[in-house]
Amino acid sequence: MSDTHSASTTRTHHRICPLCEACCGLEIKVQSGRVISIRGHEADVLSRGYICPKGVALKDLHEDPDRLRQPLIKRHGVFEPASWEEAYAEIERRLPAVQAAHGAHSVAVVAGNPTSHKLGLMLYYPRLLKALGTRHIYSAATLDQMPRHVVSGLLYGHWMSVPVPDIAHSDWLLVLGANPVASNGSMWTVPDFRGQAKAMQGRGGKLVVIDPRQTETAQLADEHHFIRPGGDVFLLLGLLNSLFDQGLVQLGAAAPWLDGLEAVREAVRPFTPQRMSERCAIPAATIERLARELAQTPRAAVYGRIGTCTQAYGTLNTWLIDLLNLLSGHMDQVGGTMFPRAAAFAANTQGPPGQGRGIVMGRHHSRVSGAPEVMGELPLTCLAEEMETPGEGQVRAVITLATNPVLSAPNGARLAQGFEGLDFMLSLDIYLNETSRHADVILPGPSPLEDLHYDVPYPQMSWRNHARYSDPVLPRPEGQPEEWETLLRLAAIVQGARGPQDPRALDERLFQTDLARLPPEQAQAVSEATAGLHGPQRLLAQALDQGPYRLRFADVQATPAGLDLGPLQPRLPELLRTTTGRIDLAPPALLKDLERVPLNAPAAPAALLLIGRRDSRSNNSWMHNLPTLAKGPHRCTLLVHPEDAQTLLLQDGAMAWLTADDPSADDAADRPGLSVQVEFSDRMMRGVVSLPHGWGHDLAGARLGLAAQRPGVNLNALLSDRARDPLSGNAVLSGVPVQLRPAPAMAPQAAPATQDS
Ligand SMILES: Nc1nc2c(c(=O)[nH]1)N[C@H]1C(S)=C(S)[C@@H](COP(=O)(O)OP(=O)(O)OC[C@H]3O[C@@H](n4cnc5c(=O)[nH]c(N)nc54)[C@H](O)[C@@H]3O)O[C@H]1N2
Ligand SMILES: Nc1nc2c(c(=O)[nH]1)N[C@H]1C(S)=C(S)[C@@H](COP(=O)(O)OP(=O)(O)OC[C@H]3O[C@@H](n4cnc5c(=O)[nH]c(N)nc54)[C@H](O)[C@@H]3O)O[C@H]1N2
Ligand code: SF4
Ligand SMILES: [Mo]
Repeated sequence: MSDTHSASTTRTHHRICPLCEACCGLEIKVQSGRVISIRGHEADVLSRGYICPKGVALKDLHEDPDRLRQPLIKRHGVFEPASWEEAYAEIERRLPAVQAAHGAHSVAVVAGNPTSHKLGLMLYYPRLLKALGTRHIYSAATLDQMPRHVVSGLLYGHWMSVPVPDIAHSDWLLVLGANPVASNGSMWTVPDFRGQAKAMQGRGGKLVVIDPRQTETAQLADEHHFIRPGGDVFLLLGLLNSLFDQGLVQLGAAAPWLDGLEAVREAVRPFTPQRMSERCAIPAATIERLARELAQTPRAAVYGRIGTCTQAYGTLNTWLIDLLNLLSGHMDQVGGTMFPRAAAFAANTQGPPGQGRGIVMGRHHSRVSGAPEVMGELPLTCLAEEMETPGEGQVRAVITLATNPVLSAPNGARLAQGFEGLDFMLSLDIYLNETSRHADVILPGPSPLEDLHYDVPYPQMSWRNHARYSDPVLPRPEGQPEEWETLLRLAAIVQGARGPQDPRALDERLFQTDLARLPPEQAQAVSEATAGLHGPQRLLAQALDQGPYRLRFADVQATPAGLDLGPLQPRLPELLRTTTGRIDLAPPALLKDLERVPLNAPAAPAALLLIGRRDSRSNNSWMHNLPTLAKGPHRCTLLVHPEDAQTLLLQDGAMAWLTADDPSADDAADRPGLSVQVEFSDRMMRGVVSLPHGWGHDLAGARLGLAAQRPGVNLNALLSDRARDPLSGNAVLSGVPVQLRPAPAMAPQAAPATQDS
């Protein structure tokens, strides 16, 4: 260490970054209670020293003067700082009354992306849901990856059985609709994707990227093909058809457990590469060649992500991607696509191996649109209408949990209006932002550096098996509860408790109740494994003890660089939790959904199509207030191909007026348009423009001083909340038809007020 003379005051901590799915191990140096440096932890078994600029910005986040450190209560329209007990008293006064008057289903809960990165939120959020007993459960999953969960459920029997490329051993990787160089991977925990891809190329492997933009990942690739946004279903059907047509189908080691091959063959028969080519804008010969390369490379994998999920055919795309892996003999094979074996919390390591209860969808439906429940949730794009539409089950109160849907969900203005009309709104959030400004009470969590950490979902999708835990780096300020404590207090309030409660006692009661349900021998084992612990640590110790490696929490805690549990290993059939113990390649629901795909090619769309984009210095809607990330060129620009720009009479750097091209939609008036800054980019596909989401920090009432200086515009102010993938309920966020014209000297009448309600 370089700081020998100050070693007495400099402490080095190892901490998992809680900001994105790469889950990098960080090395954080602290001197006299202040962070003095953050860098990648070289010895970390998962990330091996990798870090991105956001990890470094944890210091800024910790020190951000706008980050809330105290509850806020809105009185007469103005937020006032309050003590925790005052905040709970206000919630006691207002939240139970809503359920008493209008029933359990009158309260909605919306959970956001950071929930999945926080052990306390992840493990205790279900306690709040149980106490509430509401069907109005929403999350960012239906803006993101619900198709992935549905397909995992239907094929392998559990929502979280997600196959990931075994990149450490692959020689050929096809990536569709993902940009892991910027996003650092999703539904696939793969810190330093660039390094892994380069290593693959170094051993003669090949990376192929399919994306309407020549992204940072595409620039790294050996081959990149533009695809017409929304065209993946045609490409994937063409690839599958070609596998059959060229006699390339091989089932590999998964063969003994596969059903439905003939049904798939029949279903994809009409979708020849020749027919599909025009609709995805990829030549038939290329489709046929890619099918051959996939089938003929012994170690090959296909990976698709948000670009393939946030489409009207999101679930079909995800199914077809899995079929490509399965029918080219690469599923569950070293160097192919494999199922991680997580040390804790993975349902596919629990219970009898090889068979299970499968999944059920549609146990109830949303009141207004009739959208089916999936994984216990309703589509987030249904929330606005559920707040607006009177009747039994109308949403009258909302609890948001680490989410900012006014910016992150389609038609944010409609949501904002809905929030304003509620009887009560509570936000658990660390900022007063575009969404929490509508709340009556805001309860802040601690800074990430004051929080312990263990990733619940991500080891279930990691490139290598491992177990890592981090203790808090800094002490919590006096009075600041952990978020699991807050959730237990809220659950108790909903269940009728009044006045101060001890969260530890509440936790103890719940834990003992759960323990009593276990067989005596197991209960005894759990008691021993968790002795002396409480809260999330205790649940983690239990899960590690009951997990496939039977790990002791103390051992994991004592190894901040992580326990390396080895490379991915084949897991069929042990992994399966389907009722049959087999994989149905052609589940009826998916065959039925395939009927939506028109066989005859429509003419290429006349309209311009809008897609999103991610930048390594941004994270969805909420890190634009941090100085190290905010500096540099403005990132909220509309990328336009120079030739399209010429046709449209647009200048580089000038402002343009962007509108949705769905004039017949009855909600079009809600989404008048955006004044965007044009940036020329010859990396765009012709006819496609790109705008990032998560911007638009100029809404009145938010407290994000730095972000407001360069607010950008809210892409989701333009998108309709009517467009969904019917099976999964996932929102359509990509490939949306738009119109673009030079901004008039005077902005149109509606222009300045586009985003607010
Ligand atoms: N058009 C378009 N829209 C998109 C996407 C897209 O690609 N295009 N992507 C979608 C995707 S993939 C996702 S996941 C969603 C994300 O959308 P959301 O789930 O709404 O998540 P964020 O925008 O990241 O907002 C996170 C919120 O959590 C708060 N927060 C941060 N840390 C903590 C914490 O420790 N505790 C608490 N209580 N609060 C915290 C932040 O202040 C912020 O308000 O956006 C979606 N929206
Ligand atoms: N820096 C940063 N990292 C992040 C986030 C962030 O906001 N910033 N968000 C995090 C979250 S919540 C998530 S879910 C992940 C997402 O991680 P990724 O899935 O890698 O997300 P994107 O970078 O948006 O990549 C999606 C790609 O799909 C392309 N695309 C758009 N439409 C289509 C289409 O119709 N077909 C095809 N084939 N491609 C299309 C886009 O051009 C884009 O390159 O990133 C996470 N990591
Ligand atoms: S890639 Fe960046 S934001 Fe994501 S976990 Fe690693 S350091 Fe954190
Ligand atoms: Mo996401």
